[in-house]
Amino acid sequence: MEDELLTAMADLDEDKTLCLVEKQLQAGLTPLEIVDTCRRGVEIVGKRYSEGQYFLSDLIMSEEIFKGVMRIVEPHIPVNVPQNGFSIVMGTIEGDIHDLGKNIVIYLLRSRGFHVHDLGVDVPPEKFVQAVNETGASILGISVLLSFCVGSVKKVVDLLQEAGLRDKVKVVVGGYPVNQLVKEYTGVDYYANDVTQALEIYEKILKEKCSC
Ligand code: B12
Repeated sequence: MEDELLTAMADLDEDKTLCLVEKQLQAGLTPLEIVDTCRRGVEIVGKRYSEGQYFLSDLIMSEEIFKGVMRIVEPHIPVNVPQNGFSIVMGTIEGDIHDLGKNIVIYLLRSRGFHVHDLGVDVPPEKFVQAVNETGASILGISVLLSFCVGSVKKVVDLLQEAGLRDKVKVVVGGYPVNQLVKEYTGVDYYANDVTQALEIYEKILKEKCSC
């Protein structure tokens, strides 16, 4: 059934995707598992787009279907959980308006008790630094889906250093193009390509900070 969902998402078959999501929830799969299958489905959409099989309208369609998936799974994610006292700043980097992945990560972080300040999309590096300063957040999450925007992530880290805030905040970068090379180039502390890795990193930072 997982493969069926992957294929339906990749083929942009909205009715089938949403029906399979309902079925998977009934069968006991977690929202996290379902969201990740859909994420892998839209990865195929992206691949087909870059190969010229799909068009921009298909990317937009994949966004619509993903939003439909989230509307079904969100009520199955607990929200009224006690706060863990940790404050996070999150946003999508300047030049980039992709926010589906960021919003999913934020939703799940809130469901685990983190307090998240969402700066939205197309956020200039200076604004990230200002937000860390003003909120006293101990973790900064930056989403980047467009490779040519990676340089601006490095600028955030450089500006944090200049402002004397680098040691006070862990920086996590997430998105489709991030990898070890991006981590090294930008100087961030962690990177994640999916929500499971993302949550593991935040929980790890939480544990480290709590044991100090
Ligand atoms: C949907 C989509 C769009 C939608 C975005 C809708 C929205 N509101 O987000 C629209 C149609 C607007 C769009 C526009 C464009 N897109 Co687009 N898009 C996609 C697509 C198909 C899916 C992205 C997505 O939502 N995935 C689903 C989510 C759940 O996954 P995710 O974003 O990866 O997020 C997960 C992880 O990465 C991680 N994560 C994400 N953020 C964060 C942050 C932190 C802190 C952490 C820890 C983790 C984390 O956790 C998330 C949950 O699992 C991708 C293909 C792909 N492979 O990603 C192309 C893709 C990203 N787009 C691409 C392009 C080229 C464009 C356009 C330039 C197209 C154009 N000609 O106009 C524009 C750019 C607009 C702009 N200035 O930003 C390219 C980028 C190539 C590159 N490497 O630079 C891709 C890769 C497609 C491709 N293969 O060519 N796009």
